[in-house]
Amino acid sequence: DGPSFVTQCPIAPNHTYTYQLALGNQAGTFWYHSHLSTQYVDGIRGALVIYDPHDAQKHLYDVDNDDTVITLSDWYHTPALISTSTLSPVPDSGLINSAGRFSGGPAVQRTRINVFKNLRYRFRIVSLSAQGAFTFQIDNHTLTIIEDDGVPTVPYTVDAIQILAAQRYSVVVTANKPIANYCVLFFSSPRYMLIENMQGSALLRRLGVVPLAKITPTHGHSIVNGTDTYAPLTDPTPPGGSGPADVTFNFTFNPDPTSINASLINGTQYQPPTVPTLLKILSGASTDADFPLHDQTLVLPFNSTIEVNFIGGAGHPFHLHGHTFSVIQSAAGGPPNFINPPKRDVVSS
Ligand SMILES: [Cu+2]
Repeated sequence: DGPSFVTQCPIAPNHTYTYQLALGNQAGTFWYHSHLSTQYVDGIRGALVIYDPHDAQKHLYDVDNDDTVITLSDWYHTPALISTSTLSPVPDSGLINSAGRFSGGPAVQRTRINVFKNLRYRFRIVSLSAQGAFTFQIDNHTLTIIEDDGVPTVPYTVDAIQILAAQRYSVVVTANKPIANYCVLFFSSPRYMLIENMQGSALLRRLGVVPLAKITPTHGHSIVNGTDTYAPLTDPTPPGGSGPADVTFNFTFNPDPTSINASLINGTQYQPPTVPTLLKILSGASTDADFPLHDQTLVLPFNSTIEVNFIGGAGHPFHLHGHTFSVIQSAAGGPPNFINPPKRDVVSS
């Protein structure tokens, strides 16, 4: 875990750094990426899966290997940092496992995922995207969620998944439909739609580009972040139960009126510190006042329950490194769930 200027300085050009991670009992679907500026958008990103030989859900699937990891990413044809001269530039194309097409572009080989009839596949879907939310679906197949962001869940079956930047899902898909090609696709808008093939064990090739108009997004139950409640498999109760948290933060998000490329949290724009935050702490910093305002550093008491409220929303994913949280209430309505809310590390704010 190394956000640049927080845990350490970034890796200098022509140098290397070896991360050593103590995994403990951790398992599940994660990803790695550069955390400096827009670097990851240009390719320094990939899936990172920790397999568990004693997975409590092993009986739910037959296949779980390199071929069942599905990465979704957006892709700019000019370096992303240059693209950011406009606000939220629309990506040029989208990729599934690093392959994709764009209108007017070459007919590159789409990613193919071969499945054999009647086997159950654990697909690990990882959004490596820079922007926005995608809807992911496999034509004519349901998706049974068994993991979100490294947290095993009680199985929950949907037709499509809304997946935000940095989110991960494991879904079980049973190849129980007639032998054929099925489209695996994700999309965020009609302008930005892509199609991939999922092939049956007997190859019935679908030649050429499938016209976009022929692809109908699933109208069945599509999971929506925050409003769907599927329970964690173990320890479903949120920290602190229904009691008050030890510390509560209210975060508001606003665009910076002085810059089209900046946003503010509680009225302040984050700026990377010149001395890494962790180094400052190791050197004795221990309260909020030890950090400049634009560091956005909040010192928390150890072993305490923290409540974070997003006021007004940012329409943007919010994530924590190294911690999961319970999503007890959504702005979309409904009472708080203090019994078995979803637990994950990325949520829509
Ligand atoms: Cu991060």
